[in-house]
Amino acid sequence: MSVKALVTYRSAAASKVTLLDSKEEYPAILRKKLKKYRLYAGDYVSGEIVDNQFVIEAIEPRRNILIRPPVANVDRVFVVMAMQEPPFDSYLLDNFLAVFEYYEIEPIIILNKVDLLESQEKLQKWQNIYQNIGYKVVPLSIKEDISPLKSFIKGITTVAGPSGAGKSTILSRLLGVALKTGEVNHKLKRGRHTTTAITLYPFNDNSFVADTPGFSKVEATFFMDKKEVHRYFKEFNNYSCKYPNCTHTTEPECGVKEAVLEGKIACERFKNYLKIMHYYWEELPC
Ligand SMILES: Nc1nc2c(ncn2[C@@H]2O[C@H](COP(=O)(O)OP(=O)(O)OP(=O)(O)O)[C@@H](O)[C@H]2O)c(=O)[nH]1
Ligand SMILES: [Mg+2]
Ligand SMILES: [Zn+2]
Repeated sequence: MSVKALVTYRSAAASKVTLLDSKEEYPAILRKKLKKYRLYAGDYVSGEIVDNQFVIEAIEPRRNILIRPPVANVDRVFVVMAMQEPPFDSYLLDNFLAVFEYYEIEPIIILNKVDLLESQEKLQKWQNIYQNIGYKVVPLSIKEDISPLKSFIKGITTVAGPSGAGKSTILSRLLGVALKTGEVNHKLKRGRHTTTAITLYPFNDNSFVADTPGFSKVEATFFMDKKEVHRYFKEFNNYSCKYPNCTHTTEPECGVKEAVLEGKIACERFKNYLKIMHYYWEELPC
């Protein structure tokens, strides 16, 4: 009889699945005819249990695949950015957001390590910018109760953000499991990569959470055509331009540029967008 399961562990050497009904975990292998397919953590599969091993017979079509890290069918992502250590990097954040918009994954922005801030001004500034666009923004610190974050876990939830931002620390607390965490390497002022193989941990009834390694460089144009990037800066879509496919760079009568000049679109966001586009605009007000 065919059983439905989710791939909840994936490394170069081995895979495991968790049965969707009983939540039992089994080591998994692909049936011979599927050997040419790549299996991802997050793949929904069906198969049968033979000799205490789950033999995968079919992989369901994927809603999406994040390639870095490789996780399929992601519903939500916690984008964890430290306000300090490593330094807050809005360019990295905006690239992450564009990529998740592209994949139709809902991002929750976590502004972490607020305890390290001497004043709240910087936090207020960035919190306002992203909240005004319509993103959920959660200021956070290890010194506070972080359990309210649990309500944001939905379906397959992963984390993203630079190394050392606190992803594993947050998930360890939420899940009650000890995930590998690392001290930020102060000499380099960036974190070390301490997370490797991908495990999806069951959370409540039907959610699974994955810790993933951080990285400090993501370019939206690696995932999508340069001409498309503007679509995934979602607040830009509230303004109309003379040309319907305006990229808000060289074109005349650009509603987005006007909105930037009027302060309706955050200048920092547009600045990051132009950096992605490799375009210089001399009127940029910030
Ligand atoms: N001051 C302060 N330190 C924190 C906070 N959250 C995490 N840390 C520390 O930051 C360091 C890095 O945390 P990790 O959870 O390993 O970071 P990560 O994002 O998982 O890093 P990678 O796995 O390398 O991508 C650890 O020493 C944590 O104790 C916080 O809110 N405040
Ligand atoms: Mg980690
Ligand atoms: Zn435009």
